[in-house]
Amino acid sequence: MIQKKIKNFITVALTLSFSATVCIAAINGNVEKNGVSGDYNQVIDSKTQAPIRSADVSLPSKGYRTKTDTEGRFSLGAKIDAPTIMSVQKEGYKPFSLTIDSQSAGKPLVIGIEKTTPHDIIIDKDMYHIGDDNYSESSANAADFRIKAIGPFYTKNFNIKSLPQEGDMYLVIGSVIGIDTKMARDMGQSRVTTSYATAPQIYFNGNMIAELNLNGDNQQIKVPRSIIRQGQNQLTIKAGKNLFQTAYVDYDDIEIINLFIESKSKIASD
Ligand SMILES: [Ca+2]
Repeated sequence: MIQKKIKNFITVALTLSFSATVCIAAINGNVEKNGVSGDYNQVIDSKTQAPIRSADVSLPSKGYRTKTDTEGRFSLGAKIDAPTIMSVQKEGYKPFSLTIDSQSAGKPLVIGIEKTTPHDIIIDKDMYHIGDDNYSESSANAADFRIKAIGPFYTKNFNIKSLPQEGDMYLVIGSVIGIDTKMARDMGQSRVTTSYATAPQIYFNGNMIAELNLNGDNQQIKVPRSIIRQGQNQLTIKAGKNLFQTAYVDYDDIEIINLFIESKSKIASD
């Protein structure tokens, strides 16, 4: 049997430019087209390549949810017409998400997910819509806003039982869509031409650690060790504001999923 494989990595991250404070790392998931075994999507272990059964695959904004079969295969039973966040969750693995569009959803997706390590701190695996539910149809990914807004900010208290002895700590944001900053507009991520918004701001224990200027997957933000506590910590994400609406405050509506903390030594060993 001739097995011909065309393999290419999703270049979502590569098409984004780096903002001053946010480093966008290469994405774990890769797209693989298998011309022999047929066209199907699959979830595998990124290290062993073994298929992962009973993983939860969902498109939260479309209310679509399925599980992988014994061969790790799944299908997306929803029409993808605009960038949409896909989530993959499996006990013992890091929560994974990927922004897919009609083009990437049209090809078989092979998603490699990684086992969690003792130092991974998962803050939240759910999807949130931050903003006020008032947005332009031409906003970056406005078509996907099906989840009701939680308000202009997200905040969560979480516990860190033991801090790693050394290494840099990074807050990882699995996926974010809907950011309508000038940079996002200039990069072609937003079709809003008449206005733009300030960037959403990320606060860790009350300190602003980053502004998110671009949409994308797997954005990593360094968290200074000096502001991380053993015990209770707090993460807050504030929506940006439309700079061209003066009659009232119009928050820039975004959707965000998968918030966790990794240590640099772990990233380097991958
Ligand atoms: Ca708004």
